[in-house]
Amino acid sequence: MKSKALLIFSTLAVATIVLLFFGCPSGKKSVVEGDAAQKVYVAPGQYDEFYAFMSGGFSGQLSVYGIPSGRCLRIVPVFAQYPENGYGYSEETKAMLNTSYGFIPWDDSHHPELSQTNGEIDGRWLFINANNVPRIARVDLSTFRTVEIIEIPNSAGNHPSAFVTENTEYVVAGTRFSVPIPQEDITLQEFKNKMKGTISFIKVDPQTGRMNIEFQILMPGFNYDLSHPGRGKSHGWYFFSCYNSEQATSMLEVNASQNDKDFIAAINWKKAEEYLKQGKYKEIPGVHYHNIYDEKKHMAYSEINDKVKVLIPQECPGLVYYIPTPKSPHGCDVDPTGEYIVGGGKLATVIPVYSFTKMIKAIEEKKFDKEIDGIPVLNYEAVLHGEVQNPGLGPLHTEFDGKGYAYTSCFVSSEVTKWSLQDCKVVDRIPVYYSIGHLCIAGGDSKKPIAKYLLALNKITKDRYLPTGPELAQSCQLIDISGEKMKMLYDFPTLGEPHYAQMAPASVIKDKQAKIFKLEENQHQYRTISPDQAKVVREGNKVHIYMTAIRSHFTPDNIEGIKVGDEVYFHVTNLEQDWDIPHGFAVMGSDNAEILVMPGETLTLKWKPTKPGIYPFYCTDFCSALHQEMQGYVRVSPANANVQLSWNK
Ligand code: RUQ
Ligand code: CUA
Repeated sequence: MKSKALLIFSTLAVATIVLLFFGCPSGKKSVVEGDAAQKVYVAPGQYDEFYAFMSGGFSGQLSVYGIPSGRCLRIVPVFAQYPENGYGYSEETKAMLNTSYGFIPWDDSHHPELSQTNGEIDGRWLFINANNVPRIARVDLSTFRTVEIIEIPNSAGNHPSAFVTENTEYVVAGTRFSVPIPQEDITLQEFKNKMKGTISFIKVDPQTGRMNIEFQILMPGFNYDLSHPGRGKSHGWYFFSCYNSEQATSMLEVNASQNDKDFIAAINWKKAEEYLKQGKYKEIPGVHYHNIYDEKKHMAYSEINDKVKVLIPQECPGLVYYIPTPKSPHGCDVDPTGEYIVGGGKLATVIPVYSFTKMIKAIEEKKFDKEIDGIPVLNYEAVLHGEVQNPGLGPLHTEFDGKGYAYTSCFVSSEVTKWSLQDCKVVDRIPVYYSIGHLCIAGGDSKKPIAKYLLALNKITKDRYLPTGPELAQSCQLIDISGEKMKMLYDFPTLGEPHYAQMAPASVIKDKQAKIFKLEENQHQYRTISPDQAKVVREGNKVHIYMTAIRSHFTPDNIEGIKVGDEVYFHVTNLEQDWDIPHGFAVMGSDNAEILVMPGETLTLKWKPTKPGIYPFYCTDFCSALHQEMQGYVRVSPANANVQLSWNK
């Protein structure tokens, strides 16, 4: 116990020294070469070569950048309300944030993952996980909008998510914080014996992208941390790292670091499909919300499901194996050929690299050391391809260039290490500023990496940018990996905390963009497709305003007969059919965000006026020379007033 603690403290001490060394302003040197500026410069009016999608971390959003310029192109709201366009505030989008715990306006999103076909990025969808209230979202890359969110039941802390198999057959989820399954009120003493984890396979419809929880696997109660699919020869398998095989429930920083090795769980999902067909599953309770945005009705709705199918490893031989992995592994990555599985043992001194071929052989020859809850533990040496010696301190994540090299982020020593998959020899390393988490190469977790740029996603920036009070920016560094040696090109700050990112060539996404929503296809219940159909309808204390917006006028723009205590719904249809002409809508005193309505779309702002008076409303997006004239007035009378409803056209 003491020596373990000592080891951790000494690791921390080294970390501090390294940070101090790299972190002090006087040690800050320019590591770029003369042609770096040219390599990142994208002239005005020119497009970037790549899209980069970065998770917002604790902002719950997704941000989109152009690479190599580092220009931020868009924030896509996913798991959090976003006042800039009314996501999660408008009547149409509120349902996206429904969960079995109620309406949740925030989450923590770590891993964006682009859909793949034949192991290559296909530019159709992006999946991203929510950690805190376990969920997976799907973003449509023709609209850059969140169109679906599914909740994952029987899980807590959905961290090893949302990675996909090579034809996007499945997107996966897993339990980071093991909990009792089903949940129950027990003492934390009893809890130790009742910790369980689940790994979930969520089927994705190949045409529509719709998600559905196909099955869960009930796992020992460890902390499942990251995952990647097999590909090529290992297609049909999925690998999940886990730590805390000690099942500690307190002081994990010491108590979960006792064992020399934790595990990577290897799951044969093709086998799971066979067991499902044979009916070898149990149905267990698992209430979960499934929120879907209907693009024709311009409306999100929630479905509630209450059961899931679960497979139990004891009853399904050959479904799961554990590969011993030093020491509290974090990352779990698979190379483009599918042969090598790389563990990121954050407290380990080496990077273990496993061979898929050896794993299959070890399974055939039953080279098992023991069993945990019916799961055979494979012999470490029998599965090992090699260990990368002296990779750097705190190795976390690995991506690949498709030319036989792997790049591993080292958090503690703040560097990226390049090493050869063939012989596990380090061939290059580059310092990053500071404390790198994930890294990203375009297609770096697919069959077809593009070995041009590497993004280093750094947690701490200290002295890198102009200071902004106690809270400083997170940072991305752009590294050229086209040559033998890595070259630092550029730094740019990012929004939220980017954990993982995905990069794709612009060519697979840019030509698929929806420019407008067709007005004639608008099936919103409260649409108004021409100004002469605008109207105001009272139903008890609810008032529905059917309103149109077109440069530079709202119809109606004068409304009387609203009373204190009414619930007023402004259903605004944007009649424009031109690209890039949104109209915004806001009304004074509304306890809501604005709505930003795209061409051909209808959005609804709910308003409960509390005081009599004349209330202006206006367009918030500078849409035309007469944008400032795009405004109107609502008269609000006392609750008992006798003012007739009237409006102009
Ligand atoms: S994490 S910095 Cu993917 Cu949440 Cu490793
Ligand atoms: Cu419409 Cu400004």
